[in-house]
Amino acid sequence: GLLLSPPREPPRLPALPLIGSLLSLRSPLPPHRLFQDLQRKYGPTFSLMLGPHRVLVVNHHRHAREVLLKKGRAFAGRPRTVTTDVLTRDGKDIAFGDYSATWRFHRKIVHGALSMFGEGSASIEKIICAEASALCGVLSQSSCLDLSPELTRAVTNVVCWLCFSCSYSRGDPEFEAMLRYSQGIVDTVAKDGLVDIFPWLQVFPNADLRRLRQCVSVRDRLLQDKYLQHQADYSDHVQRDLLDALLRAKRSAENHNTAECVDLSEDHLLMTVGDIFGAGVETTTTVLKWAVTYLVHHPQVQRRIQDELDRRIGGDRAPRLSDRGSLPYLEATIREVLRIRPVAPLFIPHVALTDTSIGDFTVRKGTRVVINLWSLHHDEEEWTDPERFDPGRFLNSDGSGVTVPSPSYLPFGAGVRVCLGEALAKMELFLFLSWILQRFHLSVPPGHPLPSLEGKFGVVLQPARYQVNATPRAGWDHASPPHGQ
Ligand code: HEM
Ligand code: PLO
Repeated sequence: GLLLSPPREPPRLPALPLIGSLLSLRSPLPPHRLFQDLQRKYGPTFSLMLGPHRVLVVNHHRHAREVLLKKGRAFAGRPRTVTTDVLTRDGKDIAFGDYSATWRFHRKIVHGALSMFGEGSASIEKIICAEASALCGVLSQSSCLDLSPELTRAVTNVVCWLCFSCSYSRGDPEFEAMLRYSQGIVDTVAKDGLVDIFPWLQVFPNADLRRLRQCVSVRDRLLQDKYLQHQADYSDHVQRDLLDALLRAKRSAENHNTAECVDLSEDHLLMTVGDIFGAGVETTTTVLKWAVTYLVHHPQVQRRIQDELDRRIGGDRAPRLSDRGSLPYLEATIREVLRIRPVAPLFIPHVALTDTSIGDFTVRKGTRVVINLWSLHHDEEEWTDPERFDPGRFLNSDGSGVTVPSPSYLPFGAGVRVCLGEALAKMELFLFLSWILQRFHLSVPPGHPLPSLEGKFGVVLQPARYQVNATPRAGWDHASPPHGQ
């Protein structure tokens, strides 16, 4: 209304000295589900203490948008935590690095380098299609398999081309090592900031920290190798990939002495590519796995996508980026997958850089803010029957195009910390899924149960592994189109 309410403290979970609100947080539920439930008692925005840290949990889109967009700069900080410090050499990366001139500079370079391959660019489309084609080749050779490593390799190769101008073939030992260390990192990182101290994940399990350190050292060796190779081959005249773009920025800053307030150390550069490589692999792969999971649960959705593919593209050629506008049902399905199983259900925590407010609530400098995307995407006021998988939510009234039916939809975040890979991820999701579904029908092998929709909570929300049958559709019993490309 018109009345201005005086600023006040947000509702607060009971807290004890040292352990904070731990006793109120004992639950078998993963944190995003527990926070969603706690709304019923405390309202959509509440605070709690994690040990010494004040944490504000935001479960409604109005406050989420205020944090991310309206007051984006005030909430652009990131907390330092034990595990992310191990991963990023004390926050020398973009995703876990605090707001600073150095951070802004690195984000800008990466943004520029990624849009160089951006939408409409022929090269990224070619890279993704080549990987999609190879992936479909593998699918056509084995009737029943765990798709996870195949999808991971396809996605890894795309981001590998972008970052390092290289790729992996099947069974490559470097790729196998990458799979292992990356899973190790996903299982252990970012747990201390929020979830390490949750009782069901135990207090600071040292075995986890050891595993994290070990995985990070394997990753760092890989990054260092690529760095040294690129440094040796570097030329001012050719920019092959993201690492070249970063090297060029470093050199030019050194030559022009513009680097007073910006740190372009080797550490920063390595951690920045490490972020893009890591985010590039784990996020898109996870969404593809969730898409396959929901498609085997909902054969009628699969059928409808395939009808659309048959009508709009047919069997004589492969899908292209320019087909995106004419495949609204596939687009809607991708949006629904990103809604129902958000990759990062709690984002990465933000930090208030100044004394500020959210709605009527006062927020002190240093407060950690957790945006619960799970709550936004499962808000019953915004989505009827939120756990029902229904791509139709994202279609306009005559089904000819896609919409966003609610402001409570932020799969990539928004504002100062918005995802850097959104455009790339959307291209990959569209091309990989359209290539696969044009050629194959996906189902669980006879006698196997449908895969779980539960998900394993970590820095990304991952589906369980399971076997899939990829049956060639009529006319697609060979890897290539029936009538040539
Ligand atoms: C950050 C989602 C793919 C790079 C984020 C955030 C979300 C997100 C929710 C956090 C926003 C926040 O903390 O406010 C997704 C989803 C993806 C995806 C759903 C796939 C469908 C990618 C890809 C890349 C990438 C492919 C790399 C090329 C990043 C980076 C950040 C980020 C670097 C940190 C930005 C910052 O802190 O300033 N993403 N992402 N993401 N994403 Fe993505
Ligand atoms: C994934 C495991 C890699 O080995 C390292 C890595 C780097 C960047 C992280 C990513 C991991 C997980 C997903 C993250 C991404 C930065 C942005 C992205 C957290 C840990 C999201 C979804 O926010």
